[in-house]
Amino acid sequence: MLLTRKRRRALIAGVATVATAALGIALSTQLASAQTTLRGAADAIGKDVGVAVNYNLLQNDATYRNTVATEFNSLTAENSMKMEVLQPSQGNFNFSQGDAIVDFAKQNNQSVHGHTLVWHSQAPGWIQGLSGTALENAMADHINTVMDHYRGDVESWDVVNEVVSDNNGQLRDSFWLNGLGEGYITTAFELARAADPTVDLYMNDYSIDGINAKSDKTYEIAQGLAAQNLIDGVGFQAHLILGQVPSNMEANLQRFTALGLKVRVTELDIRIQMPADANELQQQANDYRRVAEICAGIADCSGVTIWGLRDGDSWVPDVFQGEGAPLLFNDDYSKKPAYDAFLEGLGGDGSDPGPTDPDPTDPDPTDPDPTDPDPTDPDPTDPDPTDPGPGNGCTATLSVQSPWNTGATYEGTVTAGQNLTGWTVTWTWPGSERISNAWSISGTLDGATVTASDAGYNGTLSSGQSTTFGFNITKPDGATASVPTVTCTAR
Ligand code: 9MR
Repeated sequence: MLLTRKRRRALIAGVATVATAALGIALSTQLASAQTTLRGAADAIGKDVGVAVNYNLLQNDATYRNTVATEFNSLTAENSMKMEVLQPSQGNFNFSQGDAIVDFAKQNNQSVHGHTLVWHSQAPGWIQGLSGTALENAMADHINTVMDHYRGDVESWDVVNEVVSDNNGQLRDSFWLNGLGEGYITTAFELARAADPTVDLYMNDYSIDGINAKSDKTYEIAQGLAAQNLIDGVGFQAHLILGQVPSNMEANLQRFTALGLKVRVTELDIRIQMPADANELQQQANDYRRVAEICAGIADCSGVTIWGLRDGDSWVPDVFQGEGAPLLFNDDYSKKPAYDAFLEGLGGDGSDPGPTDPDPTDPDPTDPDPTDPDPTDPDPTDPDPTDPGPGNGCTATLSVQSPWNTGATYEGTVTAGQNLTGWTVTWTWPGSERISNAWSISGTLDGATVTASDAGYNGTLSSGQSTTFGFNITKPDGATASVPTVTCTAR
């Protein structure tokens, strides 16, 4: 069943690639922009987009179930496949929670990423007292029994989790290391490979998203396992802090794929110091977009999993006091700016309000009474001599973020000169530059003259406030990326 699903998704991605090659970027933009769910966008590029699911919510909340089914093509059990749940006392396995998650995934044609077989945390007390042969036998029994039980249902496993220390670039001090010595990681992978040679085997860790001592050690371990064909991928948890997507994350993931391994963003969340304001939510959106783009741009990145559905479901506030709001959905299941940006990063169209918009008929959910004329609302067709706003109510600039020979990434900044509820920017390229894909704007993008408006969520600005948008261009003639003058008009 899973192979069929995998093949179907690969086929869809293959068709898109062939069509794009034959018909050029315009078609690829059209194909991508048709996708208005995370799942649709990820399917179109042959990737997993996953969510960590909470067993109780899946049992008890129909909207939770519906959103998980609609938006994601991959599931990870947030807690239900950990050792303390699966084998609370030695030899007594309880698969009921994990089975419910697998059944849900089957009903909804979703894959399951197994988390996790060997971990120092959430391990039952009985195993932490073992060492030597007794511990190795217990490891073997757990891996064999669990992988056998989920044969054909779980597509990939985190075989070991968080085995590298945070501060010294060495192996983590744990009952596994103390009881079995350094070879325990290889032993775990040998057992897992033998238990089911058809599933992908990962090592998974946090704070290895950029290049640092911890990811260097992870690289060394992965390289050794890869040389013995014992590992298929590395999971980068990516529990990130606002504004801190590592600048070398892409390069870091690529050094692992250069070993012949897959990479996967396994537990993404981006936490904010509470309360989160509109600018921070926009920064979070940019961060989510960036992570999606990194995975979308790496052929051997198998996907991105978000570590929970709604902000209120997240582990973050329990562990990091005063921080929160790290996920894509609000507690009422409405979508945050991060949702649209993440969707766009996967190649989808974030400008569509989508099925979980709390009120799609309301043009401006932030306006308590849209029928009441608002004196601060700018109306460019109504000449108002008392209007102090400069220019057309807003100004906009472009800057080149990263140029390369035949293209570049730009960031645009719109600054409101007065309170406004929407904005339109326009400029003309002086040469062969053309936009190939864009985020946080929509409109006529692909010609010599660009006319684009806000993407909805970033349209309402108070006087002095700024927001950003972005796009990539192609410039086949290899010329320097130019910076045209932009005209901005407020609505
Ligand atoms: O989100 C999980 C939370 O509900 C549990 O209480 C916690 C227990 O350690 O584990 C959380 O998930 C962790 C994951 O399994 C491994 N990487 C870090 C995650 C966040 O702590």
